[in-house]
Amino acid sequence: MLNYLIKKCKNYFCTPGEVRLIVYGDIHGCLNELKNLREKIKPGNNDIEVCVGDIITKGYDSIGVLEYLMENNIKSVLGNHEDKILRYLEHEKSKKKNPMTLDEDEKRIVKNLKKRHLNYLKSLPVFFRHGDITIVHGGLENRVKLDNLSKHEIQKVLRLRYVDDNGDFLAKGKEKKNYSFWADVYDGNEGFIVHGHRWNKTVTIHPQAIGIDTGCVYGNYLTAIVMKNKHDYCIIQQNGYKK
Ligand SMILES: [Mn+2]
Repeated sequence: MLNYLIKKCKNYFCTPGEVRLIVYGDIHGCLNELKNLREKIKPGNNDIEVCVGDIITKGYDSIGVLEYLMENNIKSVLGNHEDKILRYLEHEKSKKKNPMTLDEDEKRIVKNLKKRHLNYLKSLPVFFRHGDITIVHGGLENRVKLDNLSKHEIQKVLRLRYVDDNGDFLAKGKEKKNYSFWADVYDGNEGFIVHGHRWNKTVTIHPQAIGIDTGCVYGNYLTAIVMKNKHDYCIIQQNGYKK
C-alpha cells in the first residue's frame, strides 16, 4: 500500500491556485529534518501546513522548531508534550509547590521559552478541521464530539492509543484482553482523521484515519501527508535524526 502511494506521488504537482493540506508528523525538536522535508515538498502560497503536535521535547532543537514554525506560518494542533509544558507553567503561577516535574530537556525548553514562543504554544487548538479532514494529536473515541470537549476529554484526545470493547479510553499500560487501536474501530463521525502520537515504522492506514508519526526523533522517518482530499493524498518522508 505504502509503495503504491509513494509511486503515485512521483507526478504529484501542485497546480497554480490549488489548495493542498500538508500535515507533518511528530517533529520533537528535529529542526533540520523538518527543513529538509519541506524542501522536498516545496509548499506553495495556497497550501495550508499543520503539524500533528509534539513539535517540541526529546529532540535537539525544540526552540528552533517553534521559531521556524512561526516564521513560516505553519500551524499545529496541541500534543501531549506541549500540553505538559503549558500545564507546568500554569502550576508555576500558583504559590503552592508545583506537583509536576520536568526532565532536563523540558527544563531547558522552559528556561529558553520567549514570550512569543509561549503565545504560539498557548494558541494551539486541540483539533484542526479542513473540509472532511480532521487533525488531532492522539485520537478519538467514537462517542466523543470535538466541538464539545470537556477538560478530561481533551486530555484523552491528546493521549488516546487503545480503547476497550466498549470503545472507551484505556490508559497506557492498562490494555486489557479485548482492546483495539482506536483508529481501527473509529467510525468517521468527526471526519477523516490525521493523527500522530503512537509512532510506527511506517504510516498506518485505517478505514477513516491515518497515523503519520514515524519516529523521526528515534532515527526512523519524519513523514508528511500532502492531501487534496481524503481520497487523494501522498506521503513524503525524510530520514529521521541519527545520533
Ligand atoms: Mn505524543
